[in-house]
Amino acid sequence: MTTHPSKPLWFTRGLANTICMLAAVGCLTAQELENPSFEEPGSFETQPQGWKVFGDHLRRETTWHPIKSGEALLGYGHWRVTENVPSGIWQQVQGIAKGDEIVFSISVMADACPSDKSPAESIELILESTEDGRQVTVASQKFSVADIPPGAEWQKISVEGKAPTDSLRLMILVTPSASSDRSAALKFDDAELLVTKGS
Ligand SMILES: [Ca+2]
Repeated sequence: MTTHPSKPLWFTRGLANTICMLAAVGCLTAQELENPSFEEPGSFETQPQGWKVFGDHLRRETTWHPIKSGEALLGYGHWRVTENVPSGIWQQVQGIAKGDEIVFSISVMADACPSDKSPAESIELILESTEDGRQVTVASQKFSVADIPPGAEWQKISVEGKAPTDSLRLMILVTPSASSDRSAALKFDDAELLVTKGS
């Protein structure tokens, strides 16, 4: 371990004080999401409890492999999609306060796409809040599926933002290829929410 004998004591104390001050203002916590690993089925097997799903072929799957953890994942059957319409899934999060710093992430795996077929277009992670009764986008991060290395490696993708009100909705939006030669599934598992409490 490298030591820094020339470093003045005030520096060390100052750093410690800064950390304490940060701790007093904001505390990073892993917020509990409902069913983050998609293990629990909802009203039917392919619908994960705690999440709202819209669009086609975004489902809780227990027979797809590899699964990152547990015995279920969220699968996007891109090859089954017949219309150029996005699919999505969202969860309303409890316990968020205005000013909280949010990091929402999830692991994704893209199947290899045959050269004569088209992979899905994009995955977008979105933070939404309710303002004056309307859903507004707080932050979003879009990932091109073509940029995700295909194969058996899980990639963690994330979006960051600050909650403008006490409400927070996390959303994953998947857009299929515009052409009809769609192929290659997407897998999602282990959603995660980190919250740094504001003042
Ligand atoms: Ca899982």
